[in-house]
Amino acid sequence: MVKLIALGEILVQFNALAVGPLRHINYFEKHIAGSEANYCIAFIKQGNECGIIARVGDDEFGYNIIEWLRGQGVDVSGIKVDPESFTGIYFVQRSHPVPNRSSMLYFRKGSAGSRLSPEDVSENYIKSADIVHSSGITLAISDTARDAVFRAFSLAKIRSFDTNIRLRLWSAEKAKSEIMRLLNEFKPDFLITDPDDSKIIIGESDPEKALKILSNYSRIVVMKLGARGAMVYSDGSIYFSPGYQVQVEDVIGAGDALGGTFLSLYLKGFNVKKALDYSIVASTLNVMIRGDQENLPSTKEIEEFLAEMKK
Ligand code: KDG
Repeated sequence: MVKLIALGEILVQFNALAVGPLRHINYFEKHIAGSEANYCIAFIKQGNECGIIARVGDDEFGYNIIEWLRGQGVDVSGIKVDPESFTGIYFVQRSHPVPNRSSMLYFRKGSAGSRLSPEDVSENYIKSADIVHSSGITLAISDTARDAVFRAFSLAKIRSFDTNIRLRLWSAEKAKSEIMRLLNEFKPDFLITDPDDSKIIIGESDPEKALKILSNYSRIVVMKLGARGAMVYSDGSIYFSPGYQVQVEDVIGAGDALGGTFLSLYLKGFNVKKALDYSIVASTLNVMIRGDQENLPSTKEIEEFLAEMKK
């Protein structure tokens, strides 16, 4: 088995039970989310191992996160309970004002998760991992969280990074300078991004052109294209895998489903094409429900889906 260690903020998500503006929503459903935690579960679902380095508050939501992730098979020994702050939360507004799109309303500034710092990154723990993963969200939430990612990456054997730019957390200029600093310093083995993010970091949103430019910074680059599917650059070639048309409930977390599944299957020995075809299925299933993690499929379930599509 391959072990991934992720660094990031784990959040409690309150997902609107109805579509429309949050001011008119009366009922919400609680889920555990946060990009790196989503990656972890997608990774585990393909038969590999994952641990997460994070902080949660000394509160009910913090304990909810630890218990849920432990139940999903995540190694939670790297999660610190921080008595000085609270667990971050966010609300999801769905299909308003754009149908089939979701937006997030965060309550996380100063949260325990954002107090992640280099001292939380144990050298021995990182060295126990085959691969270390983080995202632009973790670079954005605080300077100490960003420094924790740089420390972990400096100790890692293999690195994976998802640009995941959230403009509610930082400006495009800051995102560009911090992400490019990380790409220049580490040239991560895996880079996961999308056209909006590549426009910000390299000024190019055309997927093929962006992939070629980004291949100067990473060996394998995955370009998420939403409902259209995804592309992957590897060894000088680009492969495209189309998406499936399904009924969309909430698109948040679909990119993490794709990235986490791809990494796990590739590291298990799948070639990039097969890993991408399978990970599209994970993101497809992910958008059909509320919550980022509950519908993440195992390899066997992905194969059941693909077999049905071939009929
Ligand atoms: O990728 C999904 C994440 O955006 C969501 O779970 C919340 O981690 C989150 C964030 O910071 O936006």
